[in-house]
Amino acid sequence: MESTFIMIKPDGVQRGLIGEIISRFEKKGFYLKALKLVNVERSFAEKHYADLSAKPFFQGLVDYIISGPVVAMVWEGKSVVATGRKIIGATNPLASEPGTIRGDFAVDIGRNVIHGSDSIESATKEIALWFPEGLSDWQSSQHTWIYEK
Ligand code: IDP
Ligand code: MG
Repeated sequence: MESTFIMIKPDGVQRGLIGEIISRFEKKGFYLKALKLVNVERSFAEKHYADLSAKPFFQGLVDYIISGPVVAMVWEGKSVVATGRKIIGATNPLASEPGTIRGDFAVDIGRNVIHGSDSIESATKEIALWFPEGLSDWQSSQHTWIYEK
């Protein structure tokens, strides 16, 4: 089992997409292990996106992420990192396939609704950054109906 960090960005929260997004991960068969609504500090957003600090859009990206509350989550499941990225869709929503979250709900790259960890290594780092308090270790009673073993 893997875990990934998923964040609904301020535009997703403002546009009332929280339920829809959670529903897609939930119905797929992934398990919600942590969830909180947070107003992110500038320095925290800069830390989360530190790898992109040299990019010309970095300042705009940080301004976007701190422009309102975000929903931070950890989802667990088999191959959830790569599959989560597929559920989310390509970074530029105009290139995201219909049926993906960005393909269905976004237009501009700077308003693309959702973040998902891009590798197991990033997921580990992001989960530690966002949830130093730890995760819930509950088990779904549906587990054997979703996983063969
Ligand atoms: P990802 O979110 O699909 O992993 P990254 O390349 O990690 O994409 O970029 C992080 C975020 O930065 C994107 O989701 C998007 O919000 C923003 N971003 C990326 N490229 C651009 C750009 O060219 N212009 C404006 N914003 C961008
Ligand atoms: Mg990324």
